[in-house]
Amino acid sequence: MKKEFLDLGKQPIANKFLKEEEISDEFFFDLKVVFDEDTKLVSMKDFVRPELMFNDDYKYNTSLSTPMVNHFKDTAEMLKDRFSPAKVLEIGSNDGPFIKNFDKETSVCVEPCGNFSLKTAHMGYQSYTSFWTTDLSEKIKSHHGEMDLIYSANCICHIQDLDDCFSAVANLLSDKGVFVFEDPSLLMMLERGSYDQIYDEHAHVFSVTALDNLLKKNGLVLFDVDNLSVHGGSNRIYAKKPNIPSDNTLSPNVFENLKEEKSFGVGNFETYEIFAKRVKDSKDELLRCLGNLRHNGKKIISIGATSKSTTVFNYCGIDRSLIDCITDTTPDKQGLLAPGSHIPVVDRESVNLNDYDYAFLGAWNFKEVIANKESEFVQNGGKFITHVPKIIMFS
Ligand code: JHZ
Repeated sequence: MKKEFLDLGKQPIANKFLKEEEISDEFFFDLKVVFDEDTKLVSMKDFVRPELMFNDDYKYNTSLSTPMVNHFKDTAEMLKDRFSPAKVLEIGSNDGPFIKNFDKETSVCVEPCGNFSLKTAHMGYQSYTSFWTTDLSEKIKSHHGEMDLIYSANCICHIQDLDDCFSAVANLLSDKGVFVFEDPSLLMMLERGSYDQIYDEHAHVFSVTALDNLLKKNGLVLFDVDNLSVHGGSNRIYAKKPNIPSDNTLSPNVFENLKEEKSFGVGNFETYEIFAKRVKDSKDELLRCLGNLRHNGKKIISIGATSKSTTVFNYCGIDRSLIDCITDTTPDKQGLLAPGSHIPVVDRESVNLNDYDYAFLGAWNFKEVIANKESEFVQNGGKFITHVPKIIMFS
């Protein structure tokens, strides 16, 4: 019942920044996207082997993003106030910006990237360098007992086998425990045309509709949803065990989200065909825009070497002939080449933005933050380019 609607071409590992000498061995895969008529889940057609993406060389370092660090602090405080969990587990803890707000003695981290699980271990948290599986949930249960809060941000959508993922959560959750996770929203992606939410790591892009179906199937019930602005529009999902009397009654937010998704057509294949046409048009227009600027002798830089920009550059065939370099604040990405496009990634401090006429926003989700930081570029006549929700140049 899975129907293909989008082909984003040959793509590399989105966070595998590389050296010049690694180019000849670079791994590429076919990025095709399918809609499951039964569960309404949107997923990649063929998944990439997890070890190729999530390993000790993983470059996305959450703590280097101040807006995300603040987001996780606020989220932790809210969850403490609302649920008062005695024991907490985080799946995909990265370098710890969420878990650091909880007691070391009563919190456990799970993270497959050894470079990051080592960091939370050094911070004093019990850290498992592992993918999230039923076997691991059994192991954690026998060592630490059941958990009152299982939290995960931008990680559940990375997990290819969702049945195993959710049943592993149900296995470890205490009777009155809550499972809270946030990931990019499918509705937001469809509304904004942000096809770059799809890359190797994002095995799925979640609608509330699909999650409602999948959680139920695996012994959990959805009881609340928060719509968030982070990462270009995300949903925070709250789930619990069924038939357990608790204070967590069904929120009207669940019905509202399901209703909104239904009226947008999230459950209909035609919606995805329309989206695919919009993606193709976006590519044509972006290439036309950058090509014209280059033809007129303009210099273009990109800001934010994001996973999202890996999809855009490789799908559109954008390389050094159009964009000179990408600035990124992550030291581990600097001095390397962007996956597939091989555009050099440089430290923001090493370039004078005023040497460029246009700056493409690879990190369009931080548009306001970047525009504020780079006000001098605009004062000197520089313009930003974004492709979300459509190709526009602005200052
Ligand atoms: P950002 C990540 O995707 C990866 P990415 C991951 N797989 C995931 O699921 C999603 O998040 C949700 C830089 N930057 O957060 C820092 C600047 O250079 O949009 C980052 O490298 N200047 C876990 O990679 C990148 O941009 C700035 O002023 O698409 C932002 O990456 C700012 C604010 C950021 O996620």
